[in-house]
Amino acid sequence: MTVTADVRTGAATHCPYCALQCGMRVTPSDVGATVEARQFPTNGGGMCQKGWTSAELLTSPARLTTPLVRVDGELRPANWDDALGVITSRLLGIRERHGADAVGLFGGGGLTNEKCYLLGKFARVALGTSQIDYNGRFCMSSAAAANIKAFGMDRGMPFPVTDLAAADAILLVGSNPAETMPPFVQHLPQDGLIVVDPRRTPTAEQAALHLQPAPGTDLALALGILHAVVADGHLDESYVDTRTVGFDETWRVVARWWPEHVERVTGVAAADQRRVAAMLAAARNAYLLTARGTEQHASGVNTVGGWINLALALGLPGRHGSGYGCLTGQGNGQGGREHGQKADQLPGYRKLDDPAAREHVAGVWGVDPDSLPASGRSAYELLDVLGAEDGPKALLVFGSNPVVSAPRAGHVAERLGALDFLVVADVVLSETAAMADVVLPVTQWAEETGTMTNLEGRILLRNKAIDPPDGVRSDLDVLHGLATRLGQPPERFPAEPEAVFTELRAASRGGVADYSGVTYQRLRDGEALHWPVPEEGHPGTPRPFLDRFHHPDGRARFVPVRYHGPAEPVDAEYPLIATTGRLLAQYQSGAQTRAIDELMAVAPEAFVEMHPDTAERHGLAAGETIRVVSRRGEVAAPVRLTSSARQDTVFLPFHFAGAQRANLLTNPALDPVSRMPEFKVCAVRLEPAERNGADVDM
Ligand SMILES: Nc1nc2c(c(=O)[nH]1)N[C@H]1C(S)=C(S)[C@@H](COP(=O)(O)OP(=O)(O)OC[C@H]3O[C@@H](n4cnc5c(=O)[nH]c(N)nc54)[C@H](O)[C@@H]3O)O[C@H]1N2
Ligand SMILES: Nc1nc2c(c(=O)[nH]1)N[C@H]1C(S)=C(S)[C@@H](COP(=O)(O)OP(=O)(O)OC[C@H]3O[C@@H](n4cnc5c(=O)[nH]c(N)nc54)[C@H](O)[C@@H]3O)O[C@H]1N2
Ligand code: SF4
Ligand SMILES: [Mo]
Repeated sequence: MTVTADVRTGAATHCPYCALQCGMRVTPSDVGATVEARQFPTNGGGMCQKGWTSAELLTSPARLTTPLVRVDGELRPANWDDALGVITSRLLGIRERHGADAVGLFGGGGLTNEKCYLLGKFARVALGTSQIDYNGRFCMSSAAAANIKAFGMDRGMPFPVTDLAAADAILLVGSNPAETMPPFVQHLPQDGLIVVDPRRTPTAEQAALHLQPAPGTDLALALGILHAVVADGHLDESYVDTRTVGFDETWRVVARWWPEHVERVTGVAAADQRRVAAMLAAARNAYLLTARGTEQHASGVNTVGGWINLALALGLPGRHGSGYGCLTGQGNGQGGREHGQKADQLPGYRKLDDPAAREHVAGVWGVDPDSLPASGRSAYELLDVLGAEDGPKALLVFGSNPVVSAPRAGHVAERLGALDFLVVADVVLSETAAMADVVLPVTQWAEETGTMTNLEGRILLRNKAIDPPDGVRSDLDVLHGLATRLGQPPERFPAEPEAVFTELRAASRGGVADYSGVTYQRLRDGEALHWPVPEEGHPGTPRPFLDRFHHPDGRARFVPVRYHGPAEPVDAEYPLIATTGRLLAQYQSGAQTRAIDELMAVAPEAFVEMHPDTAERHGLAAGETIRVVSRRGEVAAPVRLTSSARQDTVFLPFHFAGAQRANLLTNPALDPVSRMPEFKVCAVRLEPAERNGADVDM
């Protein structure tokens, strides 16, 4: 059954889920496979419950093991040849009738680098469409854009996680690693942890200081703390003079945001803002880290920019033992946004509208640079026009479940329903797959080899540990099969991961995210390779900003940012803020983790978390099922009371399906630069379950 050399001890691989990519060992067993935690710097030998239970899905009855094709309205088992044949003829027909852009693709940040790369190439070369984007647009695109503005480059954490051990103080903003990356918490300081989160999360419980701003007001808070840094004499002037540009212009905006003013906007006491400034300034080593709570706003890029300005004023980025970092979320969140599944991108973090980049990549692909399409639409904008006059008529989805995870999910499901043709490749029948015309069953992490790039920008090798069940194929194999049927030479779309990686290396050579010096052999030898790795002898770049930032003059940019507040403020009709996020025992849309009994026992369904006084004002009791109503839809879920909640805010996890989808509520207002939606704030009202809402567009 096994193919690897170290049968007795199992194969060294990494967890299928989040960006921490905990090291694990997978061994074939009577029940399929067992997993053990393995020593790796990010996890220090630990794993969370999702990691421990991850092998269950390999043999779960929920697992897809045969292609399905819709016949007379019903998904029926089919063989691979027929399924791929149906896809090919439908895509060719749609392309002939409506043009190449009538076929769209939607990828995922959980896919290996090889898959992301081949998917982008498949779109541009085999289909000739510009219409490709992916779920990472919902995930870290705002921090990516802010990082590029400030530092000239997007390496989420430009230092190894273990560097955090040197910190006396860490400011953690909009991040709840105690639930979203439990083993990461070991890297945080015992004292000196400051958490900014509207909820008193398990992470906030561990903090020396917890600031609890109203959702969507972070940017004002960042301005207030920066004001305190300057006014109280904590500005690192020599750093600002020698390593940055743009402080004076930024200060002109910040000068108006004295802490008392910020207190009125955010609800965070002025004294606490000053305390944070003083704690960070007093620390010998300090870090500022952000995650989705900071980013998932229509002003996410500016909000992250506000926090980066604070880090620069304190002289943190690009110093050994200090820094700014953004915690990427998905398993390959970092690599997934580097190799071309993004609407505006070519491999190596190259831009599709850069003539030199087109020339280089087209050369590697053996095609004419002029044949490469232009940039396409961003994720939500793509989903929003499916089936419309000028939108795609067919969509191929690899590694995402937008029926549950996209904003304004009721509308997105409607758009998916308006397509002429939907194809989903998945390991389970996700809510999106259930709507498809063809479903392709693919291999899972332990059944295939491939590389991932973790939250530190370190490239990892996942080794195949067990054979897949009969009937499933890898995503690479699927793309190979489809490309060949679409008339491409077979060798242009290899199905072997290492062959794809060799091509990716060449395509990324000379790009910002240069992987050309990485080989499977180096990874097998256990080398810690953080990109850029421009040559085979190159040791990698764990800390790219120590000497200089990635702008031509080597300096970081202060970027003046203005506070506007949430896109949808509360009003008399919708008087409460709804915010959304994660639970330890569920992952993302829940497609994988809702199939695991042990996890369902812990987190079986959605809930609406609120302060007891909020519940009392509405005449609601704990456990009672209520309706949360927004301008876009409504959710039915039981009330959960938490006395640490803000009275103006309710929280819903987004992992659940059907009428419990938090995204039926969310506002698809997009950041103007990153095109990331405002998942973290929308205006809602609460109603008892029996009443009917009238003004919703489900
Ligand atoms: N268990 C579990 N772990 C996961 C995942 C999962 O689904 N489940 N997903 C993975 C992925 S893809 C990601 S992106 C990461 C996400 O990891 P995190 O960013 O840690 O997760 P979230 O729960 O989305 O958001 C973090 C916090 O932001 C807070 N928040 C809401 N609004 C605001 C605001 O306006 N300002 C601030 N400062 N905070 C706010 C929420 O209360 C929440 O506690 O987790 C990864 N790990
Ligand atoms: N309200 C709200 N909504 C959110 C968020 C939020 O905080 N609040 N967070 C957003 C964020 S940060 C993210 S990252 C998205 C994530 O949301 P989704 O994009 O829906 O992510 P997953 O649930 O991980 O979907 C991955 C799908 O791919 C399948 N899959 C797993 N591995 C593979 C593989 O190798 N190949 C193929 N073909 N399929 C595979 C899984 O079974 C699953 O169905 O959700 C976003 N939506
Ligand atoms: S923290 Fe993330 S990578 Fe580690 S076991 Fe949990 S889900 Fe897997
Ligand atoms: Mo994410």
